[in-house]
Amino acid sequence: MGLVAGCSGGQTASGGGGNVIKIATQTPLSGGSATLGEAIKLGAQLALEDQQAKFKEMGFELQLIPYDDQADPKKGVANAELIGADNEILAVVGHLNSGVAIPSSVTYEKYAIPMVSPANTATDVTDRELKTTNRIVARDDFQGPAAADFAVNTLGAKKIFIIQDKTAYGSGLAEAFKGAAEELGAEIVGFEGITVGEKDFNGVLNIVTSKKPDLVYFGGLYSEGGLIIKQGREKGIDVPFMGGDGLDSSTLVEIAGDAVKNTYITSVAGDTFASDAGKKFADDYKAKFSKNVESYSAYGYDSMGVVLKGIEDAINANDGKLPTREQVRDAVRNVTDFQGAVTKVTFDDKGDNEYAQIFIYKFDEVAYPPKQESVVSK
Ligand code: ABU
Repeated sequence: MGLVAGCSGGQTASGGGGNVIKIATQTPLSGGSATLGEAIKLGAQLALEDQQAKFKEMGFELQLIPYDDQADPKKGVANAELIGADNEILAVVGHLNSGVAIPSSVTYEKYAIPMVSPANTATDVTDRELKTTNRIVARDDFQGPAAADFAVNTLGAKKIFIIQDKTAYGSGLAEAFKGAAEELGAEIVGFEGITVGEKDFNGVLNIVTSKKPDLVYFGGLYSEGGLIIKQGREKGIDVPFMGGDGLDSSTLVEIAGDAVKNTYITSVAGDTFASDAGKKFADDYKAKFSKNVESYSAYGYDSMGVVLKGIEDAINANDGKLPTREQVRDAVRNVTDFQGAVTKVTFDDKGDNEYAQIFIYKFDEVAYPPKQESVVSK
């Protein structure tokens, strides 16, 4: 492992080699999670292209190498091995799915390749304290309790039914929500698992109906969440649905349609349009890709920004020469008060962002983005 990691170090920028710096993205570009996976990749691409001229002046050619992890842990690890074997790749922006990031990051650690995640919220992502693993978003042991506080204290939920998708993300978030909701005095009247890729949720929704909850919470992503909301409303379940950042996508609205009304989500992604920098990012993104931003578009942009700041710092500390992966890894972790389009980033010792926040939204209309209700800071 050290052999591969060390190969990239010490070459001069103009030395007839070693002037290419590749950054990989790893996200789902196909399958049910592709809306958010593509959004991360496009945001990262925009940040890299914004800085290509600056790095050219420093003597380096920046290249983006996108990988499709298909939201599949095995594919993520296989891609991570390919990334590790390419000595010109110095960092990774990814993943979307915590269940893919957790095993893939073990491989990045082996090759000393820093990963900056724009979206992974499961606690295990950073609790393993890998030197290469970082995220710019909040953790699920912050998101779950924030959701529970809102459900119980703002919406007045007393009987809550929880559905979760049995992934590292969905089950972890649902457990964090459940524990906090119980502490606040709510009764959990059901806790059921579904399977990613399922399309017919009538079975679990019949159990929901029989338990008469006053709120249904879902831990999982928008593909299944959209269908659960739609099929739940068709069954006459008219209480609020609630979920986490995995539902924060325009595709939730496309799938659920009119049924999305009266759905609340917490997200680790803030409103892209809340700042001038965010608005400019959204305009540039639309102009370049002819697409509206998704929740994680700007987080892909800011994660790439953190990576490039770390690489720039490592180059400067290395007398303008191409840094090693280890130097980049340490420089990325040491990035301090980085101001991106929508985030401010300083990593703690585990790679969590000290400035991460939780945002609470309501879908009042069949439209995306939803209306922001409140922001929770640590
Ligand atoms: N945090 C939402 C994306 C899903 C995940 O972390 O697995």
